[in-house]
Amino acid sequence: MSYKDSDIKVLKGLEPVRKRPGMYIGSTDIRGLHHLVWEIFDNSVDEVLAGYAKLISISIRKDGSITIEDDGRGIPVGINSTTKKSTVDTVFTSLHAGGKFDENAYGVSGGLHGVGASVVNALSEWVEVEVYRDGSTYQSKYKNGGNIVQPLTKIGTSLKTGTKITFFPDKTIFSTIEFNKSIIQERVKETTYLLPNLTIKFTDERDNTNEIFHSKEGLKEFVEYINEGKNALSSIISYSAKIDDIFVDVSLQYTNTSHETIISFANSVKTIEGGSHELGFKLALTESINEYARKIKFLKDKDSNFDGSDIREGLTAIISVKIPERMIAYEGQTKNKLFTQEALSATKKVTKSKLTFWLEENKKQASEIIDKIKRARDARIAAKTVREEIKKIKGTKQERVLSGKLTPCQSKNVSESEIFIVEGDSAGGSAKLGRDRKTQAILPLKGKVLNVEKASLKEILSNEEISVLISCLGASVGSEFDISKLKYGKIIIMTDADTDGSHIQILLLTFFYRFMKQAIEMGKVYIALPPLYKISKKSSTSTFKYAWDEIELEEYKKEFVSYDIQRYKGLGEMSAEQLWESTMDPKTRKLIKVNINDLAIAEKRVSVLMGDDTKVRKEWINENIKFELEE
Ligand code: 0RA
Repeated sequence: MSYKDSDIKVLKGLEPVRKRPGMYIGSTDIRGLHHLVWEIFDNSVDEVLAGYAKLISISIRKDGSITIEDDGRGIPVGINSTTKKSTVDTVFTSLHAGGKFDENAYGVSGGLHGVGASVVNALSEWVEVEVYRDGSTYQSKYKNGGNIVQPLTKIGTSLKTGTKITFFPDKTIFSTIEFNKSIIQERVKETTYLLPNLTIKFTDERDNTNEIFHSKEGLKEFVEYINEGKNALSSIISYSAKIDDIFVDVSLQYTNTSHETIISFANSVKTIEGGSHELGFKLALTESINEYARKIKFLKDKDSNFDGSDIREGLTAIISVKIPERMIAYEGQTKNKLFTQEALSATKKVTKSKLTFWLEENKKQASEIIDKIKRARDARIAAKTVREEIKKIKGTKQERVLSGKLTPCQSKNVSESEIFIVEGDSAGGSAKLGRDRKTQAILPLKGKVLNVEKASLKEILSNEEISVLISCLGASVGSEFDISKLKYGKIIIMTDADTDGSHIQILLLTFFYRFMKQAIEMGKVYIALPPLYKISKKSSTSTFKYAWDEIELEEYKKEFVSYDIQRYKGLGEMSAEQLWESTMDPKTRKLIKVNINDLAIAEKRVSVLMGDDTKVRKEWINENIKFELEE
């Protein structure tokens, strides 16, 4: 939002928002719920970008509401000439109450937000606003989707300036109205990396916790955070410059992984599909590396240049540009892809000169990077050969390999069919006997699957377990993965509930994340949860229950009075019938749907999980893995 009292343009009631919330906030699930928070938060961030605010406080209240307060100028409190209401009331109760933008302001909104406050009001049970301005405190209150209960009123004096907004989301609109601590923490952390002048206080009154987020070193710390637990191949390279009114800010580091992580922002809003700034960066990176490799005669005259994709293997880079409103342009409808041409040339120019200089100054690191790039190129060429081999032997050797491994299901209907990837041959045996043969296919995996994070592409694709898995799923892999060819509606990982089991889960998840990411994004990947106990009533052989944790077990103990308990140490200890009724039967089983919303978070997850630092990994699993239980 960026306007004066007189600037408000198009006015409309809030009914359309309540009728079709999805059109305004994407969805009415947990994502949509947090979208409300970001609408308000982004307005405060705008005040930070404009140079007026440096503290934002977010508090989840005990009663389930949330407060976002900033120390900016405060929303203007004068009367709007069109609505004859105060600007605050206008902003909160009329749709599209956006305004003109200050030509040289680096606003978050890029002309896109501004509808935020009224949308939040429309989708809330109640909203309360306080504005501190001109020595006074003003307050307004709204109820049931934006009805004014108390128009903006001066309620006292104030020594500070700023805006404080509290809202309680409407439970008739959202499937959940419970704010999620870690979703908010991740976004807040990211914002402080982008804006080193900003401090964010985060309070959760529900569990009495309090955190302060602030980043002195900005993007450099962002890269450190993402690469935590990975082995670094280079130091962190950071640079920033202002060219033609565009601020470019970049931090990058090479790691010894095989994955590329580039995260970009335009005016502090994440550009998920990249665009001009990312392109400028990539072009400059490719040019600098190739020119340097030729200069040191690593590439001979007859050699062709390295591909950009080889150059970016193992690279983590954060690119943040600040562009004046008048230059902002996006490609397509979604505003996820920056189109500003000046951002391309600015980013390219700074990157080229900084990297060329850095490579010259850091010859040892440069040669390690170039060695890695060469290995990446060799692996890519090898993988291509392997894929072509897999295609060639279709129908002959591959079928023989498969027939010994996969127990297929009868149904060819993708939506009802499931494949269970089962740890070990003995559990595989029970699963084969116990399954519903119409819809459930079984693929037992022997021993530990390869660590895909550490292994080269070639090693991965030529690993027998993995290549059998790829063949069974039928949708190829990597850049050729085609989700429409997937043979199963659900891919279910079924392992023991112990350390080895969780290791195998992580390895498989990493594999899917790296090579079949869309399968995870589309919610096709699941983890089966076997029970830990079977508890049987002493007097009756046919009365028993499965328990998934101690709490459940205690409950059944009370119920049965005298009982026998069997503790399952692994799937192998269950009979085929027990495995079916406790873990495989769609009517009674517990499945966890693996879901990844955010590249930065996912990247961090996978890297920490697969990195060398087992302590960080354990801590991280305990704190962060959040998979949702399937209904
Ligand atoms: C437009 C103009 C001015 C402040 C704001 C918007 C503003 C909006 C929000 C929303 C949350 N926090 C906010 N802080 C400020 C200031 C106009 C002026 O003082 O000249």
